[in-house]
Amino acid sequence: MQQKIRVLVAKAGLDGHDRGAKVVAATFRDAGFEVIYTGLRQTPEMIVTAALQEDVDVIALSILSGAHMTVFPRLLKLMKEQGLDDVLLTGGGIISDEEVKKLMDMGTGRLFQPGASLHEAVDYIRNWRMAQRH
Ligand code: B12
Repeated sequence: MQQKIRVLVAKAGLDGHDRGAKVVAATFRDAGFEVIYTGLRQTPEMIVTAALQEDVDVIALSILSGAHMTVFPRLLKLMKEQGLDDVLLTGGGIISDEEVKKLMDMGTGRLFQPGASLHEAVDYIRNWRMAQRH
């Protein structure tokens, strides 16, 4: 049997907007992913440690606080330091088109903005995983 895709849904810093993260977690679970939710107020260090301990394929950060230009680069740096080169960092939230582009250029995966189709996010993760295998 094919192994389930393991996803860590994460919230960072003082961002208390957890509605989106919960919707994302539920959608991913319904799609058959193994989902671990960090809960609120995690540091990037805590998120990367959880990703290591839980041996996830994907870190999915939901961020609506405006701190995305700090948190995503920090996660990328820590992931690199911890050797999580084969882990996808994706996410979404209140992020402008320009910033989405900048962050993706830095090395994040696709980032999803308000109104984004979560089925598209599910397909994106499945396709990424398939491509990983080849
Ligand atoms: C509801 C809400 C709140 C609620 C939060 C309730 C909760 N438990 O979540 C309450 C009232 C508590 C709140 C408080 C605050 N809020 Co507020 N809030 C909103 C609001 C109106 C809707 C957010 C929401 O729940 N949307 C519904 C969910 C389902 O959508 P979503 O999270 O965006 O997720 C979608 C996509 O973004 C994407 N997505 C998101 N994450 C991820 C992750 C992955 C992996 C993927 C694939 C996709 C994805 O997919 C989802 C589905 O399409 C937004 C404005 C808006 N229209 O977005 C402001 C907004 C986010 N809030 C804002 C602010 C400023 C605040 C406060 C600071 C206000 C204050 N001065 O007190 C506080 C902060 C509290 C805190 N500790 O964080 C600002 C943020 C500004 C910024 N980032 O630049 C916004 C944008 C309002 C505005 N226009 O100014 N808020």
